[in-house]
Amino acid sequence: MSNKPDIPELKKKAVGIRKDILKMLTLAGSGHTGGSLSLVEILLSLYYYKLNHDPKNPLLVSRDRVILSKGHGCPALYAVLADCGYFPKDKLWGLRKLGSPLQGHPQLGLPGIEASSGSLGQGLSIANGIALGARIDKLDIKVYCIMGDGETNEGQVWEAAMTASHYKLSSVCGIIDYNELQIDDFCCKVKDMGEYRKKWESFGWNAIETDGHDIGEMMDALDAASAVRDRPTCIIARTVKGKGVSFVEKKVEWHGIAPKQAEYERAILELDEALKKL
Ligand SMILES: Cc1ncc(C[n+]2csc(CCOP(=O)(O)OP(=O)(O)O)c2C)c(N)n1
Repeated sequence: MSNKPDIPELKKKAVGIRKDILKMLTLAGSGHTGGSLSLVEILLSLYYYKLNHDPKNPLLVSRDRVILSKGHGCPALYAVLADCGYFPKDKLWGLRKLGSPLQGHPQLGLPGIEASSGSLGQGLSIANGIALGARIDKLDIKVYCIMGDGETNEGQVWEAAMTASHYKLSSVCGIIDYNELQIDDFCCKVKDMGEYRKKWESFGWNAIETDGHDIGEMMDALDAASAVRDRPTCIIARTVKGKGVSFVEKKVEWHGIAPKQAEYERAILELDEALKKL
C-alpha cells in the first residue's frame, strides 16, 4: 500500500473511466450499464490505493486478489484494468465480440481476472478458498470480493459468510455495491434484507458503512478493514446505480441495456460538463 493518491486526480479519472464504460457498451450494443457505472470509485480506491499489485506481473504470488462476484459489472473492471496497464486499452472496444477475452462476464485468461464470475452468489466462496490457501502458504494477502446488494439474496453468500467468520478469515473483505436496485426492481421489493449491516454483524463480520462514490471515504474504509485481524470485514458502499449519467441514474430499466448512439453522445456531453466543474 502506498501513500494516499491525489483525490482530485482520481475524480477526473473516474469521469474518464465512465466514458470508457459507455463507449464499450455502446460499441457492443448490449451489456450492463447501471451496475457498471456504480462500481467506478470502489474500483479506483482499490486499484489506485489499496491493492498490492503489479499490472506488469499479474500473477505475482504476493498480490492482493479482487473477485468481481457481480460479474455483469465487468465493463467497469475492464476499464480500470486497462487504465492500470494490465492490457492495452484498445482491447476495451472489443467487449462482447466473438473471440475477445473481454466477454460480457469475466473469464479467467484475461490479465487481472482472478475468477470467472457472473453466476451470482459464488464469489465469496471463491474468496474464502483463496484466503484459506494463502493461510496454508503463509502468504500475507487480502482478498476482496465485490458483490451487488441484490446478489446477496443468494443463499450461497450467507454460507460463505459463515465460513469466513468460522475460520476467522480477516484477509477476506467483502465490498457491497449497495445501489438499492437489482435486475427488475428495488432490492427491498424483490426480497427485503432488513437491517443489512446487522445481518453481516450477526454472521460474525465486522461491518463498515460508507459512501461508495467518495474515494476518500472508500480508502479510509479499506484501511479500517485491514486493521481488523480477528474477523472478515464487509464494506457496505452506498452507491447510485447508473452514477454520473442523469437519465441512467436510479433507473431500473438501465440494468441490462447498452446506450444507443444518441444516448451515448448525450451521456458524454454530461460527463464532459462534470469534468469541467472538477
Ligand atoms: C445465479 C444467478 N441468478 C440470476 C442472475 C441474473 N441476474 C443478473 S444481474 C441480476 C441482479 C443483480 O443485482 P445486484 O447484485 O444488485 O447488481 P447491480 O444492481 O449492482 O447491477 C440478476 C438477478 C445471475 N446472473 N445469476
